[in-house]
Amino acid sequence: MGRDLKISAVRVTPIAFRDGPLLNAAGIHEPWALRAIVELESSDGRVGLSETYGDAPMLAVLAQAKDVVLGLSPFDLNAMEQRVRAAVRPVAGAVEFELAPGSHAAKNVPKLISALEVAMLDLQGQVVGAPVVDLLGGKVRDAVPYSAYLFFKYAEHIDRPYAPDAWGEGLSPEQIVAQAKRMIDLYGFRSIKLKGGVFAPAHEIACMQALHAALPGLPLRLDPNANWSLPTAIAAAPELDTLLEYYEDPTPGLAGMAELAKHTALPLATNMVITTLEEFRRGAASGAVKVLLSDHHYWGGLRVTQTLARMCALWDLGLSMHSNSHLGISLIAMTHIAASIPNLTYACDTHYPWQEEEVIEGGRVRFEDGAVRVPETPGLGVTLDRRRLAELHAQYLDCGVRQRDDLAQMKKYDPTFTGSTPRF
Ligand code: GKR
Ligand code: MG
Repeated sequence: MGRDLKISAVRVTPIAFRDGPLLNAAGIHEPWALRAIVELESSDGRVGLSETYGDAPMLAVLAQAKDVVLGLSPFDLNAMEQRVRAAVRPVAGAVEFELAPGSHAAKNVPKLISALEVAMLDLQGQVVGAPVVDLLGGKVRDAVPYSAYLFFKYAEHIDRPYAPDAWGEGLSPEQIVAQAKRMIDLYGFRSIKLKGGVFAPAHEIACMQALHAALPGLPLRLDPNANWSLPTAIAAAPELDTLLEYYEDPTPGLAGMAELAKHTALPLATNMVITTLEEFRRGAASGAVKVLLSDHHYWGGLRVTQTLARMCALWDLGLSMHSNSHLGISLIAMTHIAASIPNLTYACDTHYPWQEEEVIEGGRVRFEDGAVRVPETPGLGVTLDRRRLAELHAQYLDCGVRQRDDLAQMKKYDPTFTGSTPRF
């Protein structure tokens, strides 16, 4: 079944969607977030979808190598990988935006494999009449839990390109608690993550204490994105030890994390010091990190994420999931893979509550009790809303953003901001 089917066309559409003035270690989000929508059309007219990064370097890689799948069956995943590896030269050490591993050009090969693999799996599922999770061995849970991902934020962008979002300012402990309550009221999340590395650690710890007091019993996480020096991260540990379920990338580098591990009772989590299989080999052996945040977009797809999960089980590491600003095709792909992994030990991160726009038919994906139900329809279970795709592409053409630059955006607010880390 499906062996005669060939991939006959590949389309990549860059899109831009509204994104909030969210603060992080590098600066602040720009008013527009970029993604690329990948469509693989098969000879019988089906369309397989995926969503990936839309920054200029990723679009260049897609333009250079997307056509390697032409003429392949959607089932030829291994041939696709071989062709990508032959067509795309890895760029050693290239890191455009430190705190988002998806931007690292060094990961061009796994990023491209992931973008093509997800769309091919979507086609496979449509051909055999099964959801993608069944192609991954079947679901071990009916719905995938996500966490409420809080950000310090301003009420509106300095450029004022559109009306402010409904979340308001989020700077004080009281405002962060209000943000958490609103997000939980809307979506039902049962765990909370705060993006830190923005203000002095004492302020961020006060926010975690306020969350603990206002929402007792909910697991909490803090992620300063390596913006705390080792002494600062060690000094903060005693107060955080009783507050958090894990301590995510407080301080830079594997050696720093290994030293910090000696001074905290908390498991250290990362999406910064282990982001490739080579780093896994060194990182797991070091014993520093106890929780890995996976992300199929830059690890190389859904199947390699299953391999990663098995490696985590072997090395006794917990498993969670990292995210960047994304829309529903990514969220649904995350949901299929997370539903297939028995040792997903924590609720996954998602930026989705911060996004107001959508590119799939039916509009925004719904959360029930903080979780997304795994689709039961063939493939990923989503279809493109072509009118919205055209509108979001027009926004891309108009918005002027071509590569995420939180530092340049922050300099508009504070020209003295350098973005150098660790700042605290
Ligand atoms: O969107 O500002 C952001 C996040 O800081 C993102 O870039 C990080 O990669 O969410 C991510 C993380 O967990 O480190
Ligand atoms: Mg992180």
